[in-house]
Amino acid sequence: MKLITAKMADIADTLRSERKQMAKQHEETKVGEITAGQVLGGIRGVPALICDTSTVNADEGLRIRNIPILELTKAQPEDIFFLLCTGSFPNDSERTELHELFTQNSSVPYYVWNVLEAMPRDSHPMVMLSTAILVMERESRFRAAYDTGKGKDKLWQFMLEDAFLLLSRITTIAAAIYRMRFDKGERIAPRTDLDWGANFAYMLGLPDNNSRFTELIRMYLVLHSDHEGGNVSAFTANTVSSALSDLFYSFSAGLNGLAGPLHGLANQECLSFVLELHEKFGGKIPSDDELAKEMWALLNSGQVIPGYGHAVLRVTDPRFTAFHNFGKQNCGDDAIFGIVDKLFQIAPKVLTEHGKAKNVWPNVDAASGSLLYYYGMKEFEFYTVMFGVSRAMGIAAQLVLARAAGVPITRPKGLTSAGIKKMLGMN
Ligand code: CMX
Repeated sequence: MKLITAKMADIADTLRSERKQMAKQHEETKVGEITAGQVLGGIRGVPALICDTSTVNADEGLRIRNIPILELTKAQPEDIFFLLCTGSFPNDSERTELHELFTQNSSVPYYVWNVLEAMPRDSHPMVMLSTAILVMERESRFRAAYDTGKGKDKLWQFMLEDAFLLLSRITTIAAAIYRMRFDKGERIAPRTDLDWGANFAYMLGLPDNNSRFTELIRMYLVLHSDHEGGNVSAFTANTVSSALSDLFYSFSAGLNGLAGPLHGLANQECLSFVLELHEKFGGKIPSDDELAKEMWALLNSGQVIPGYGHAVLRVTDPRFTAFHNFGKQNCGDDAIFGIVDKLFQIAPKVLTEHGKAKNVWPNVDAASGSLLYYYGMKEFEFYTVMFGVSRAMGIAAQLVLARAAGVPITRPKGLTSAGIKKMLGMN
């Protein structure tokens, strides 16, 4: 871990001293104003935390370290983790070190399997993933370092160690959950000669004759790796970590937020909706009118159209574009992908007419599931786990940087309903 630690040591020094300086000199300088709408509306858009790994602009979407995500679709996930942490791509020796760090702990200790095997058969795969991560907390090097009184300024290094421990094991765990939960046979042991994405694809055990599934998995890991710090999973993980809880506590908490239908579970719900349409229309792609009618039925019953809308974005999510392009190149003749493609043509019009959603365009969850389905991963309850594995990179990088910067404990102010009514002159 020598090379990445050396690179991050300089970054940590700068982050910490700049944060201290800003906090001291600009304690009272205003960086924004908060409206009642924001207080009542999920703290939406309030500039309240620092996130250097990535940005999400309403009219463009995700940039990782200021690079538009569509320029990174062919990158290796390991390189993306390095980019998230340091702001630059690894050189050859750093890449060799990274490969070692991503593989050296990929065998998972037996107690984790025992816990997973003891869980009820119908546990959601996200519950299994979150539990497996949490149970490994006992191995946290960060907690061990804290317990032995390591100085606060050094703690980020142990957070980084935990990050590699988590990342090298999470693919083995997730693949095993897939095989265990959906009766796919024995667990497949990790290989050290494969890159992180290829190893994950290999351990899932799905057929991959032309390596297109492996290519999809690598791109999947990259596209879902990070989405700024304010989304539910990242914000939760940051909040938990701000109490100096280690990465296992923090990431497990973040995963529990990702499991919600308005966040990461939307990909599962989206495919479920598409499969219902597929069945209802006898395997054919419904006409524009038929599809619009189905969407209205969903909206009129008070449900949302999964995979559409976003709390920040106001354009088509570039991550959707990447998946959509991949689908057009590789699954163009598939009926399920055909419905996803058709939804893209119709859903924005229906949502515009419906008039509620501030963003009528697809987000990342609208297409990803149909591609996994095409390559044989039919168990869509597993899709949010795929999202969680990818998001481990962004969240781990954010938490290492937050520790490096010495970010203090999170503590926004709660208002009472009576208090805000008074402020609004409603009493
Ligand atoms: N279908 C129907 N109604 C929708 C909608 C959709 N896809 N998206 C938003 N709306 C509705 C909201 O439910 C809200 O209705 P109410 O006023 O009755 O509460 C109204 O439009 C305004 O919401 P908004 O400001 O546009 O959206 P929010 O920032 O509140 O919520 C999100 C954002 C993603 C939760 C919402 O668009 C949604 O529920 N989308 C479907 C689920 C989904 O795809 N989630 C995945 C997001 C990506 C991710 O995090 O993984």
